[in-house]
Amino acid sequence: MAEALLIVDVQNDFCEGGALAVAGGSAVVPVINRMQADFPLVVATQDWHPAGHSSFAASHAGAEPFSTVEMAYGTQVLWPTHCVQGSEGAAFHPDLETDRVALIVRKGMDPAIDSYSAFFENDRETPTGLAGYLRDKGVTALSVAGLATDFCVAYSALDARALGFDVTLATEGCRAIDLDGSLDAMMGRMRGSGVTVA
Ligand code: VGL
Ligand code: ZN
Repeated sequence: MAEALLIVDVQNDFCEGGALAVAGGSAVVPVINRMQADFPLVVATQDWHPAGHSSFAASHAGAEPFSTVEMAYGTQVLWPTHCVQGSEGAAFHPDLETDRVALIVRKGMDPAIDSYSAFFENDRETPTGLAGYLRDKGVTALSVAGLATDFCVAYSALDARALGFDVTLATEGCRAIDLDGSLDAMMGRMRGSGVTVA
């Protein structure tokens, strides 16, 4: 088993009508459903925050969504309240095919640390365990798709490269938030790290 598909955060809150809707978010669903047949292993992440998470603007007095704050681990964007554990917004998009998803990694569960990447929390050192799982399964190459291109998808792709996986970004299966040029910036970082942009 050499190549796996990593589906990132295809959840209601990142799709149209959701709390942190990404433009065209639900358009990734049919693309990702079709892609799954091409991979012997499919894994997925789910953004899964406790209520009152430190990445929520509402948890910081007077803070506006999409402003930034300095956390112990660095600069953190403050988001609208989204993907609260067990909420409808945190559920996968209802049309996302999940029968072949072998592992679901839930992330952002520590109240004090956000987690964009499927591999490490935003302190850049606390692992999720996904790297070990993929290595145990003999995976050497990953295709990454989902939401959002410039946050959770990009950080997952960059970490996968840093961990030694071959990485392809399946752009058709991704949509971006694009906050202050973040899409261009993260596309540049992904290309620079050797991510193949398909
Ligand atoms: C994400 C912001 C906050 C993402 C998750 O999935 O890209 N973005 N939480
Ligand atoms: Zn989040």
